[in-house]
Amino acid sequence: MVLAGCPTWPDEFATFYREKGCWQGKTFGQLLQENANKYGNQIAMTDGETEVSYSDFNANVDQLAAGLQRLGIQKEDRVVVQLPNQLAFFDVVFALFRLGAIPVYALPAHRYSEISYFCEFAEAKAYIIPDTYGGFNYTALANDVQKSVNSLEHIIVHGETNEYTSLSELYLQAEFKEPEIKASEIAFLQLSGGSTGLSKLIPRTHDDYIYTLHLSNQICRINENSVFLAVLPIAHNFPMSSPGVLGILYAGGKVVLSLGSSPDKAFPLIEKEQVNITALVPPIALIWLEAIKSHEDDLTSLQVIQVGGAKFSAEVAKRIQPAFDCKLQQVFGMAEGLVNYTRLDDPDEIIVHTQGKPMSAYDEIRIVDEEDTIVPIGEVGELLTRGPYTIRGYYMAPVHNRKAFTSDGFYRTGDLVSVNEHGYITVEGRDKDQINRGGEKIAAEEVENHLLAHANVFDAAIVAMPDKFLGERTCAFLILKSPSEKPADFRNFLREKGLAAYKIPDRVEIVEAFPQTPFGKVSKKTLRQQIAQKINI
Ligand code: OOB
Repeated sequence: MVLAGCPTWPDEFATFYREKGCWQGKTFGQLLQENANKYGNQIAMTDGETEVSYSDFNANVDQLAAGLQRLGIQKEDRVVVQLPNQLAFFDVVFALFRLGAIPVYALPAHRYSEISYFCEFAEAKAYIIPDTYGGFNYTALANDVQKSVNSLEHIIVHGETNEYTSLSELYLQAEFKEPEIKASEIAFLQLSGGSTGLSKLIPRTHDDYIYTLHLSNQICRINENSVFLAVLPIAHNFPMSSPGVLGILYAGGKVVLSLGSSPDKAFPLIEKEQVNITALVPPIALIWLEAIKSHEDDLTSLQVIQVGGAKFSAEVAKRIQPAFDCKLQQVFGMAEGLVNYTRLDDPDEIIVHTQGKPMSAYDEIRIVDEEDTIVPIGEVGELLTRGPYTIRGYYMAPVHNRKAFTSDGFYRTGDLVSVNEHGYITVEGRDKDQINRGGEKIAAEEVENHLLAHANVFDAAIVAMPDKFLGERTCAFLILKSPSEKPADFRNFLREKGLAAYKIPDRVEIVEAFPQTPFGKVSKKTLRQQIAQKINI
């Protein structure tokens, strides 16, 4: 039995993926136990100060599982986890895995609007936060969220707290009753970037996710000697599993956590911990390329820099290998499943100009036109995919699932791509109502709905505008009922509604009317052209 509301693979596919050895039948709880036996005193992770060995990590997880169980957290309970890149993140999620409880991975940037929705929609029993991080008081946020979400029984705080349960007090020297957990069950709920309204929740099984670690590690040549620096928020699928922190823990390597991506934080950690692989989004790669010209740290341990999450321009991609004297690997993936990598021994031409090819021989790819007809090789179309680690549907979203998946189970990525004769994919654009702001995804409709709640907004349309640094930023076009507010007022309005900062439009344009398509819909294409012309990029 899997968690109710989670579509999974039809039996014949599940049998096939098992026969082919994709799904190993192992859970995350078992994986950690095995690695504790195998790698014992080797260092599993560090934040640059505290080091935790594999056996201590395993023991901490058991203790925390005992405390969470005593609190009443049980199999299939959903727990929203909003921790930054801290060691406690792993104790929490692995303790939840051991109990068969389901972490829902929120990002540190999320605020009231997102968190209350995740807690409500997932009917979360607990919400786990840092006390403060990045100058933000998460306890105050939790306070507001708890008032509006009935299911929430526990707020658990990593750090100082008077009113809520302290995470550190949940580590108990006690046995806990380990429930039976099958590898085919849901391990956690990941967030989608979203294109229609609010983020959808993505159910991933132990089997399918551990398979992605296995493949990623082969492709990225991860082993016991690998040292991975996590600078992107580890709740995101890319630094979590491609191969990310979990790939490294799977292989017995060392994870180094950084609370930020800035060169003055990350570069000294690379030198100190002898980091050999890290994962960046394109804007951070740009910052690092600038910083490396004048830095003093020794970065010679770095062997691979991965860049993904948003289109990496070939012009910038070219500069990585010479500047850092290491390999560039492009990663084009999605929390729904499919991950593509350029291979480490691919020719430079491929590494710089493509976003790689699928990691599994069992990934199925279709490139289709608007009628779902397959286009000839090399032509641009929408990427559809199906495979052993691509979900068959979002959590509790039957209506949306009928649109987001074909009747034979292919996920409609909304990405416009071309594929060459060797299977390498180039991302050419997007056919989904989403803005990709340097790797952070914004569903236009979600922000539009918030703006429509403003008493003076008659209509709202959010589009991407080109940006040299982030690739894209957001522009909100508004038609007002009466011309009273200034653009900045609407940004404040959204902030007050508790929307994550990265979703607040970078620019607001007040207009009389929207351009229309021949069918009478708002022409976002024309709006995108208008704003691009106006800002002259
Ligand atoms: C990763 O996952 P998500 O779920 O935040 O976003 C997925 C979407 C893709 O559908 C595509 O639109 C875009 O992000 N994207 C890229 C890209 N990588 C992701 N667009 C162009 N070039 C790339 N290299 O972003 C994600 C998950 C796992 C690994 C890597 C990235």
